[in-house]
Formats: sequence, structure tokens, C-alpha cells
Amino acid sequence: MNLKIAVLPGDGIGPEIIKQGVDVIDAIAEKFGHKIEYQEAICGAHAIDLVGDPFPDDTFNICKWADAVLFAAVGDPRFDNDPRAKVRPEQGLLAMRKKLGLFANVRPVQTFECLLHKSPLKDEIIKNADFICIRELTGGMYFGEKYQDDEKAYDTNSYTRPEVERILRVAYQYAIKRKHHVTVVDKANVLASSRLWRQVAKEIEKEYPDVITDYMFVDNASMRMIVEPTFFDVIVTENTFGDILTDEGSCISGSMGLLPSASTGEGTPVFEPVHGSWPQAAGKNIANPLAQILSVAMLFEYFGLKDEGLLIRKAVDASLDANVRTPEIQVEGGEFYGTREVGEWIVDYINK
Ligand code: GGG
Repeated sequence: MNLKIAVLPGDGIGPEIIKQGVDVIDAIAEKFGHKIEYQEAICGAHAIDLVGDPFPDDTFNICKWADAVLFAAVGDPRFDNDPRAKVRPEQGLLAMRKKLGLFANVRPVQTFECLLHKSPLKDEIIKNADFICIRELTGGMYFGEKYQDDEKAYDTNSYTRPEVERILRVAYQYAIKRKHHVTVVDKANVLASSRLWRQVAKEIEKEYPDVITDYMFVDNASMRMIVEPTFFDVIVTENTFGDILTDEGSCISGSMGLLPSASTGEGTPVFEPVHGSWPQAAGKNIANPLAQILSVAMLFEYFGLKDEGLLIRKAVDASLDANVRTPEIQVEGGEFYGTREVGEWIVDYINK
């Protein structure tokens, strides 16, 4: 297969982890005979510094040229410390999703047998946890009208029926290929937007009689995820709740550095780790590249290249089993591997 891939490293640890992702793509392409063409583009704080825009038109054009975008992370504390900053790195990520029409963010949460001890949760509770969160990605508070002055600020959580319908259908499509169970997560006891979600979901669920649908307030879902994560199969929820719940999901896997994601919809799909740019770790060769590498597995799987995805997943499992791990998931007394060394180990495994 010929694939054109846009590579967007972004900020912080982004350039280090994406290099490992690209090396894995190259190794897979070599092994399976695919031809990959890359174009690299700027975004986030790096792009603000260079051209004053976190998602410049040139970057958008490269994304449109590509069959897939491999993205790392954006974010820079310089902007966090300036609450009045007119432009923020995260706006680049939101602009990319909006302009490419990527309304569905698929975030799988799974456990790795050998990392169970790394979770703050009890092994027997989490050991078979395996669910996906379908996060609505182009609506809600992140995109609603905003206002801020020194005395007052607001964000608007707005959803339309078509926006809710299409993301619910994505969730059901996943559920029928999995365990036929959808949990709609909302805050319908308080929020009007959630009541619209629930109303639309009650209609859509009738179209999928083979799928069990249940409804859960987000506060309850966040507790249930900790005390009984095996309850879940497919969670579908709005933008903000999905962002927060999936970070919580990293406690089940054992590290934020393990969760990949795929964002799909109308335009070029984007594959990126769930985690952010971890600026404090930038350049130190300590960031876990596995979320980025697993995002590469999702990229190949998206194009129907199952064996390629499977080999990457096998390589990741083997690296963890062999204790080839970055500091945050290493066993006590174990040798730390760097970002680069974990990536190289996985490439060697693929080349074998
Ligand atoms: N790779 C994900 C990333 O860069 N996250 C930083 C961020 O701005 N997250 C907000 C979001 O995903 O909506």
C-alpha cells in the first residue's frame, strides 16, 4: 500500500516520541512492502513562535494532502502562566480537529498483564478491563462561545441533534463488533445539553436492539471505572467528559504513556497519544513512546492492515515483558530505558 503521512511533532516531548513512531512505521513498511511518503509540519507553541498561529494554513494543507496524520502533543507552560494569552497552543489541536471534521475520538483503555502492579487499583479488579471511550471531539464546551474578563468568565456547552446522533452511531458501530454494550455518559440531572444527549440516545438505541444500552451520570461513571472497570465495553460521551474520563483510564493501564487514540470523521484521520506535551520532560529521553507507537498500530489498522497492527502490539507487549520500560513503569530496582532505547528495541523486534 502507498500511504502519505503528515507528521506533526508539536511541543515538549512531541519530537522525541514521534521519532519513535516514525521509525516503527518505517520498520513495518520495510517488512510488509508498503511505500510511505512523509511531510512534516508545525503546530502548537512551536508554530506560534515561528509564525504566530498554532495551526497554520501550510500545516492544514499538509494534513489535507495526507492519508493520515501522525500527531504527538501540544502545550507549553509559558501560555498556562499567562491567563490573558490571546492565542494558545491547544487551539492548534482544536483547529486541526474542527477543520478536518474529526468528530469521533476513539480511546481504547486496556490492561497489560505485566503492568497490573503499576496501577494504584487492585489487580483482581482491573485485570480484564478492556473498553473503549468514544469521545465527541468537535462540539461542547471546547468549541462553544467563551467569555473572560477579570470578574466573569464562561464557556458554553452546546450540542445539536445531528452532532449527538452521529457520535452515538459511531459508538454502536464499535459495540456491534465488540461486546454489544454501550454506556452513554452524561450529566442529565443538571445539564440541558446532557438531556438532549439522553433524548437522542433513547431514540437511537431502538435501532440497535442487539446492543444493551445503559445511561450513567459522569460522576457515577468515574467511580465505576475505578471500582468495576470490567463493567464497560463502549463508553460514549461528550468532549469534556471524554477528555477527563480517559485520563482516569490511564490509572487502569498503569501510565498516561500507554494510551493511544484515533480521531476520525470527515477528513484525514489523526492518530495521537492521549497524553499531552509533558514540557518538564522535553529533551530528557524519559518519556514513554508506547502511546505514540500504539497510535501507529491504530493507524495501520484503520487502513485494514491488521497484521501490521498486530505485529506492533506484539512488539509492545514483548518490550514490557522484557522489562524494556521507561522510568514511570519500570519495576523497583529495574534498569530504566530511555524513549529512544524503547523505540529501538521495538524496531529491532519488528525487524527480526
Ligand atoms: N496528544 C494530545 C495532546 O496534545 N493533548 C493536549 C491537549 O491540549 N489536550 C486537550 C484535548 O485533547 O482536547
